[in-house]
Amino acid sequence: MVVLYHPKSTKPRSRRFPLSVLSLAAVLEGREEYAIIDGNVDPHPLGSIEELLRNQMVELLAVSVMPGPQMVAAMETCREVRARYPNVPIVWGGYFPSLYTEATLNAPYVDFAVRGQGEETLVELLDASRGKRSLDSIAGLSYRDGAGAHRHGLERALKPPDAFPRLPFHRLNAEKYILPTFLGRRTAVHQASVGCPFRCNFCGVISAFGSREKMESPVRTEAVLRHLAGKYGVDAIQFYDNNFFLREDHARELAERLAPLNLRWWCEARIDILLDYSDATLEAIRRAGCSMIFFGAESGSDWVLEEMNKQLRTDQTLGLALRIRQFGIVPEFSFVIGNPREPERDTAECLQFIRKIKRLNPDSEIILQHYIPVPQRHRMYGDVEGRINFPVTVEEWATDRWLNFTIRKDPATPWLKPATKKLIDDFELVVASRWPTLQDIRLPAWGRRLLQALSAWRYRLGIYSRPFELEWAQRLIDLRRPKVESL
Ligand code: B12
Ligand code: SF4
Repeated sequence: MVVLYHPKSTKPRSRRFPLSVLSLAAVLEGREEYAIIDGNVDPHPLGSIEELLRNQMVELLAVSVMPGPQMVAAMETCREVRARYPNVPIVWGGYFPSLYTEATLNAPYVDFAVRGQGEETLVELLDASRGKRSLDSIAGLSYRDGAGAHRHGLERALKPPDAFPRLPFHRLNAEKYILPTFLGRRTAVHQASVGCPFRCNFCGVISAFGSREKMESPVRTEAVLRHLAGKYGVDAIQFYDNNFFLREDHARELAERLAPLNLRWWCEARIDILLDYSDATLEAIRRAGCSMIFFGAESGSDWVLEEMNKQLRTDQTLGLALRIRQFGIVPEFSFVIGNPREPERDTAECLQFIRKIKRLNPDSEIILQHYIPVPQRHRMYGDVEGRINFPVTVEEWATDRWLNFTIRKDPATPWLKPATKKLIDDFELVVASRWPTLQDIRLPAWGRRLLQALSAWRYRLGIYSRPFELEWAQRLIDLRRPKVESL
């Protein structure tokens, strides 16, 4: 038996289908005995894994690991499993081992690290463990050899979703995963493409999947969503694609196929790509149920965008903010602030730029993140970033200092002065209070009005510092929010 383990990564109300382990399950279904343990649902995943280890012949513990708190949960569980069941091989796959392969292999409780797309690598690893092939012949696999040296197989070529069987949703209790959001009462998730063909040099996706994107055929996307709607009553979808729209003809066909399903959906896309689409296509996308699109605007300065290799200009972001209004699609613009060379100038320009966006399209949602370099590609600013020594062990990645870095809460980068960080955080609070996000469905109407009233003068006058009253209001609202029962 193979145990597929998805460590806890989020709070119950944000829980979604764990697509990583479901994708692996899809290739095992009907061929191998397997069980899925999801820490987002199971309050005692270690106990459940141990029960399987005691009662079944477990050949492999396969763990999906995203950088951040999920990695900490993976570390804690695997350490215990290794101590109590030292003969059970453990493989980590997902973004953490893809980006931080050496740190992963330095952990004594991890035997194999899978980089990038995992379906075929997992099947081949099972073959190798049964003596049917050698480890060094497996693309996408890294491992420690008998002498403890790290070995890395070739890169695995990316395959499109249609190359693999559809996800076995029936192997999970779907009711735990289909939850209310601003999009609908019963929201599910789907990923209709893998990878991304761009090369923004702060982004982890290219390090994990290379600069390629493979799209699912619109026929299959329609079939999956029809199944989710028909069998599980799903009325809303969050698409997890890194880059949902690529070719206009594909987008048009997909929109036409999705429209009859009456779903409301959210996805991530590139500003320049959508800006090039015709009005008719944007209209079709809206008719198909698209309600909000997340865009990586990243910066309010062309010089920073150029350094990021974003292949985008700020006038395109402004153009899109204005144009998308007429189609009734809410744009969500994400910014990554804190250019290592000139963090103060970058921050000042970015805040001014966001104010411009809000003037053009007040409905725009704004997400601010502190810029962090991504290891393996962190040479973006040469010497400046060379001042960061990334952890070489899983344990160090699990410390508060590196967790705060990973989740971009407090990057503690040497170039970001505390005052600049504070300005970014205070501005974020003022903007989020002036225009509370549509996505917070538990924000009561009185709370929305309170935040708007308290923040209006600050935003108008551009006074962001010491927003104590907004912090107080946030705390008050949190205390009085309607509680969601434990799901
Ligand atoms: C959904 C999601 C989340 C959800 C997770 C919900 C859930 N189900 O648990 C939430 C909102 C919680 C989340 C949070 C975060 N996320 Co997130 N998230 C994603 C997102 C959008 C989709 C992931 C997904 O399900 N993909 C679909 C599956 C099929 O793909 P996959 O996970 O890559 O799995 C494949 C391979 O990786 C591999 N694989 C995966 N696991 C395993 C295991 C084994 C054993 C094997 C063999 C193979 C294997 O095989 C799979 C099939 O090919 C990705 C972006 C993306 N599109 O990938 C970002 C992404 C993974 N997240 C990211 C980040 C940074 C975070 C946060 C740190 C953000 C933050 N500021 O806090 C947090 C930390 C989470 C945590 N607690 O540790 C980054 C990671 C890269 C990086 N820069 O470090 C990404 C890539 C976003 C980005 N573009 O930067 N996230
Ligand atoms: S377009 Fe988005 S997903 Fe693609 S490389 Fe750039 S930041 Fe990453």
